[in-house]
Amino acid sequence: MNISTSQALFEKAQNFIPGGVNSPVRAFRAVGGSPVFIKSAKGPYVYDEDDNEYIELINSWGPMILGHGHDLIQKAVADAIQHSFSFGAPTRREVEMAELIVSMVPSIEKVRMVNSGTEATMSAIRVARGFTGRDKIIKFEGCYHGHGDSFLIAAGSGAVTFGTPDSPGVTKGVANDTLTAPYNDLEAVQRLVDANKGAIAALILEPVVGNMGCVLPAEGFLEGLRKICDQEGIVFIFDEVMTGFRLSKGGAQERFGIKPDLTTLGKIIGGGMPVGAYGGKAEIMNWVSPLGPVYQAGTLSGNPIAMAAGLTMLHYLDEHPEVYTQLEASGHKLVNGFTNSMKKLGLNYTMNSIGSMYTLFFTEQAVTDFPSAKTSDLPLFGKYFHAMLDRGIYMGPSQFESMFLSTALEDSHIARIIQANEESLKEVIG
Ligand code: KE4
Repeated sequence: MNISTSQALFEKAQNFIPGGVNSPVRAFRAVGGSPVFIKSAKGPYVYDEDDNEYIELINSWGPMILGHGHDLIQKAVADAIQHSFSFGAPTRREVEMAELIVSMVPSIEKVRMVNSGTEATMSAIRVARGFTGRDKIIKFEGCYHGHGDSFLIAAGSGAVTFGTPDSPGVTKGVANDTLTAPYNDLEAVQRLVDANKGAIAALILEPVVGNMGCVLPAEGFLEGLRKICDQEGIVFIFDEVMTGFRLSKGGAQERFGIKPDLTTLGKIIGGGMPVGAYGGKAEIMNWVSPLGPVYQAGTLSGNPIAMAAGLTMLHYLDEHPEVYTQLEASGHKLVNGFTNSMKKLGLNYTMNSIGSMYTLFFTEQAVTDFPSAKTSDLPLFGKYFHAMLDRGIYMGPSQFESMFLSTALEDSHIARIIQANEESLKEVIG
């Protein structure tokens, strides 16, 4: 496949941008080779600068759940830009957005808009600390909550992709206030709580993990955490930046029937524009400035263009429950196809999936936490990634990421992905 224009652009980009990219995972460092530069996208397809067409499994790392360039969202943005771009003042759409989120997400009574998932998670733990008067937080190894200092401890996603789960620049003071436990290990959490009585402000997790690859909560894990947080007065935070509005209209919390105290949102909520949000119990959110003393602000928070895109996206998901039926069916078809191909090839790699999220791990171990995810054969994954790319399938360039299906995928696209997967597995296992 000719990617010479992308290669030239990457060469040039590295003169001006660290690593040539504006977010590390995009640089293909985990899989080798030169990243393709995307020029445009429509529906299930992305097109690179050399006009190669790919079927898309990243979907901008989750936001494009309806596929690329959805007509309704494009029209909403086109209409909105007629009235300028940003005011730094309250607008009607922000009220509509907040009301819609409160109606769609079971645990959210009040919500604040920000500009990224990182801002959402940073702000959520700050308000939890303010509300409880406590300093420490618990996170889980392999979970990624954005690049806020408190979270770059045993972090997943790009951090583990490059083997830097603990980043330089995070001070010892900050690191001391972040306690970590293995995912799916309730006893480890209980031990941390017992050793830090009355000192833990919040426990934050991905209710379904995407950032060590797709990993599901074990039976009783989420319920057990809810119980510990209730007993200890710890603010229970679901980071649903990835799962929100994807695993169901009400996210993982609706699908699993668990109510956190705070929820962080991003990705889908902006319809592809830069939007994040955090919200939850009014008694906690009322601590946020200007109503309460916990400060948080943002020049472009609630930006009218981003709200136009996000509102259109969320209204569509709210009014078309068939989206989730379709995504479940697409996920089942893809997983069954991959599983059948592995049987045919005598392979037994681990396939974790839920709804429209999945990861094929190049390990035969069950993947239930960070250590088991890391038993994957990374060089083999890199070969597989390129074999898929050469066959026109654009997936995440890291073993430690979830893939995302969109409603733009028809059966013919899924069949092509299954075929490419079988051919690629055959090619890389020799
Ligand atoms: P952003 O700051 O990237 O908008 O969101 C951070 C974040 C927070 N919480 C969860 C559960 C997330 O998945 C993310 C961001 N996800 C990654 C993909 N694994 C973003 C892709 C990237 O870093 O380029």
